[in-house]
Amino acid sequence: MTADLFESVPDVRPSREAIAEGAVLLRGFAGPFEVELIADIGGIVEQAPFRHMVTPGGHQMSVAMTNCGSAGWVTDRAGYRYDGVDPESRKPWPSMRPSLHALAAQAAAEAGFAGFSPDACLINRYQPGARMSLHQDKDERDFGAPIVSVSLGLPAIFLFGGLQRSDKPRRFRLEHGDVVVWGGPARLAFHGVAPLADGDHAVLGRQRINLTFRKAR
Ligand code: MD3
Ligand code: FE
Repeated sequence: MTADLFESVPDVRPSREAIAEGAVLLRGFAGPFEVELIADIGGIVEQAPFRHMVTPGGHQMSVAMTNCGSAGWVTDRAGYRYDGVDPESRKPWPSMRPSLHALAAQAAAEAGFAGFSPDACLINRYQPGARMSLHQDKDERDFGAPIVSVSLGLPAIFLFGGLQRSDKPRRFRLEHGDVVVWGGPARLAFHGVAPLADGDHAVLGRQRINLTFRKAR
């Protein structure tokens, strides 16, 4: 009965696509979590506002960031690292909401990584023009755990390269509700985000929010 109701509405069921060994794209997977997710992000941002951090090289990032969970990713002139405390408020980061943890764990399980229990959730805000240059995520202790990313708001062109910076990246358009699980051989792939095109998203307006769930410690 439920299946029939879904089938009468095109394109609303999550799909599952292997985009590389260890990388699984779950289009629309965050759909059922949308309302709670956006409310949770609002509460986190009240306690720990978005801010533009500075790289060790002294460049201010175009992406604004905040965190929730027991470990938050930070960067400043001293380097990239995880810290339990928000350097702006000197208070612990807001806790990881159960609905956020559940979304990440369920997506990981769907991609073959049962038992994923993230302690860090980095929340990235892209306004038009913001971008993230090619990099690897290697500030975490255990590369055996996957990373789960959730895209909300305006669509972005995601660049997915290989294990060498010089490998030509493939491009994927990530839209509101899409979830990607990056594990196994994809865990250390170079990746980035092309400059965000302007637009007006029905729910989030002129921005893209990306959540990345990680096991940092
Ligand atoms: C592929 N964020 O915060 S999420 C980051 O859309 C970051 O905000 C991007 O890269 C964003 O570090 C991309 C997708 C992602 C995250 C981690 C990965 C892709 C990945 C790790 C390995 C390979
Ligand atoms: Fe990254």
